[in-house]
Amino acid sequence: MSSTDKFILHWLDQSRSHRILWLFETLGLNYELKIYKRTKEFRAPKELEKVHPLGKSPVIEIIREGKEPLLLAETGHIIQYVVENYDTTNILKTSTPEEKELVDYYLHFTEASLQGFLVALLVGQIAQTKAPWGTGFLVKLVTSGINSQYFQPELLKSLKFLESQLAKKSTNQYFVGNKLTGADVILSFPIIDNLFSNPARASTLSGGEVNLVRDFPNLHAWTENVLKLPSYVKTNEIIDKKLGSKL
Ligand SMILES: N[C@@H](CCC(=O)N[C@@H](CS)C(=O)NCC(=O)O)C(=O)O
Repeated sequence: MSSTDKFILHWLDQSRSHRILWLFETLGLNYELKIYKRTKEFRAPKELEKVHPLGKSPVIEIIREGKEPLLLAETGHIIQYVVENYDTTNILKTSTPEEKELVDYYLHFTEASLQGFLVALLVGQIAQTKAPWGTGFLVKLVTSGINSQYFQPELLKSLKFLESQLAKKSTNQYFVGNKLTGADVILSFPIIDNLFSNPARASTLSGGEVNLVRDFPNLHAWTENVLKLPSYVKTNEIIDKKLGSKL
């Protein structure tokens, strides 16, 4: 790690990569942003496969003097590596081993548990709109059955769990300790981008009975706090300016 290292972020619209842009902004890193637009099928464009074989975003490259560039994928892994190696002034680093362990837990929980239920529900929604002529009713019946049996209760269980984690803290502004950490960064995509930014969709995804603001007041307070953070505001402004539209 050196202060001359440079970063390239391969950023895909409406994706998990937005939080890596927020990470870079928060840490004040020297980065180049490469923007990719989704196809009409809402997939990543093929060019991303030239960067990493899985063709997903986020992917980052770290350009280091005298060494091969380092290619990193997986949001949790990227956050962990970048904070460990480049957060030299402890902006996101925790102050105790217990807090560090909790951040690591959230880095895994978010992608390994929570995001899977959300992706399944979002894909189910898309499936209903893409059903071949005459099969819409059947597709809706099948996806709704699977959702209500499995994905919706699991999503709600995860949200209740996160709500209770915040409720038992002295501050509901951050998930770990009393400051911003990688836990807040990774959770921003499922909680803010997928859910709180679109309450109507969130209600449909969770089976129609959920009112996020009413049922999850601590997650709501946390969301409001993140939305006001200067680094988060700046991150959205950067993209608005580049794309000429809101995400
Ligand atoms: N677990 C990975 C997931 C990466 C991922 O699935 N990214 C999505 C965007 S949210 C993607 O690139 N989708 C485009 C596609 O699969 O075509 C991570 O956390 O980085």
